[in-house]
Amino acid sequence: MGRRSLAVVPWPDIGQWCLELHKSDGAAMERNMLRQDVSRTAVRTSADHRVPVTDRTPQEPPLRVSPGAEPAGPPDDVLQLLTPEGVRRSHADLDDWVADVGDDELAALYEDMVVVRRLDLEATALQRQGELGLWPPLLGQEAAQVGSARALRRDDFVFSSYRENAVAYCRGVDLTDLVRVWRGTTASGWDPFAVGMATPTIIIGAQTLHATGYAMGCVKDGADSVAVAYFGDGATSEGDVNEAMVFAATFRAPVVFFCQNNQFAISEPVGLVAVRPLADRAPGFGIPSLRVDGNDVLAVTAATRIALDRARRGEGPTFIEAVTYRRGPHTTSDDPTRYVDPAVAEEWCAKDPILRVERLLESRGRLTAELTAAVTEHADAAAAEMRRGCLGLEAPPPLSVFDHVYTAPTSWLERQKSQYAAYLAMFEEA
Ligand SMILES: Cc1ncc(C[n+]2csc(CCOP(=O)(O)OP(=O)(O)O)c2C)c(N)n1
Repeated sequence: MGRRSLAVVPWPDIGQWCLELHKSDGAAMERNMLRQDVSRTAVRTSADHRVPVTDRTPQEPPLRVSPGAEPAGPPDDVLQLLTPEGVRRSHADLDDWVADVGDDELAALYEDMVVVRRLDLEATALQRQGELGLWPPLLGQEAAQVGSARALRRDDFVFSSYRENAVAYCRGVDLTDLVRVWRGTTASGWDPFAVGMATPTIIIGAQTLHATGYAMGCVKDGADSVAVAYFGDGATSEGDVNEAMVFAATFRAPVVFFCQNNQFAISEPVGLVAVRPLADRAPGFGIPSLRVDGNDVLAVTAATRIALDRARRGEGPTFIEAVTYRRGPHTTSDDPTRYVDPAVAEEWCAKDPILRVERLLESRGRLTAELTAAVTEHADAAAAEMRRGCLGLEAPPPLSVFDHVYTAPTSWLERQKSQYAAYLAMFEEA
């Protein structure tokens, strides 16, 4: 794949600047990126396209507050290669980045997405059957997760939140390990170093700091590995995420900020916290951003490759906003019917990430009976393996919950432990 430099160019419609690819003028881009004078100029700076902040303010769109505020079609600023109808669109700046994704590779991405959807549904069923305490479904976000995760190298490192189970699958996390924590049999799911992915962070946004720190370490090690932080739209309002972006920008850390804008932070619609696209925020930190159709596995792959390539070449962080939709509840404890507009949900069903790849494969004569049978068989086998593994997990001794709170026990903890032991003993006596 040819290497291309990047520059900031105007973002149509909203007068902002989005990151695009340019075959030349990498040095100018670098100057623009590094010498931003935010006191005088717009957040997305380009030597040719400077707009005083005061000029832009009156054009700000009104606060978007309706749930799932994204319109039915892709907004003009959302990069797309594959339409919901399964039509492959050409994009001069993206096509090269997925030139190696032929029909076989597309079928492999399709298989991944079908398998992770099946795993996700199986885990949801396990929770409903009382076998898991909780599960955070990813239904609808398969393309965002598979497309980005499959773009990574083995030596890259992922820092995620709780919903990135498709990313974990792509990293090679054992299927039983996916559900271990949610069954409550362990405090931590897997060995991060075996798969290049830290165990999920429940503290919203905190993993972005871990990713940035790790990326700074990669530079010190002289490695060209990249750290990828996955987080949601709600997380962008957390201080941690903003602090991570400050550090990443100033230290030019090789980190990709991958934001899955699934339209909701639990029940709060993204419009409540974002008066502009989330991707607009990053340039204010000196980080170029891409806004991509998160239900388009090809566009997500291209965007992630662009970001990874920048990071490996020492150009620092990139922010990707993958515009998608959470089709299920926030977790199995949530009831989205209380806040989701069914009409909007219906619109997003039509933009299903798997269906559009199916349609493309079909139009190319590749959606054969053999392929669908093999994919279904794989998905069912994976689900059965995860279920078997889940049911085979043994509950640890109750008092082991105190084991790893601190490296060495404290008197305070010992006291709690003995109180809990006395409490448990009451049941034995009874
Ligand atoms: C620091 C912190 N504050 C609040 C919470 C409670 N909480 C759990 S999930 C969530 C919403 C996160 O939404 P988003 O970042 O959009 O990710 P999504 O769940 O949609 O994937 C919140 C506020 C938390 N876990 N951590």
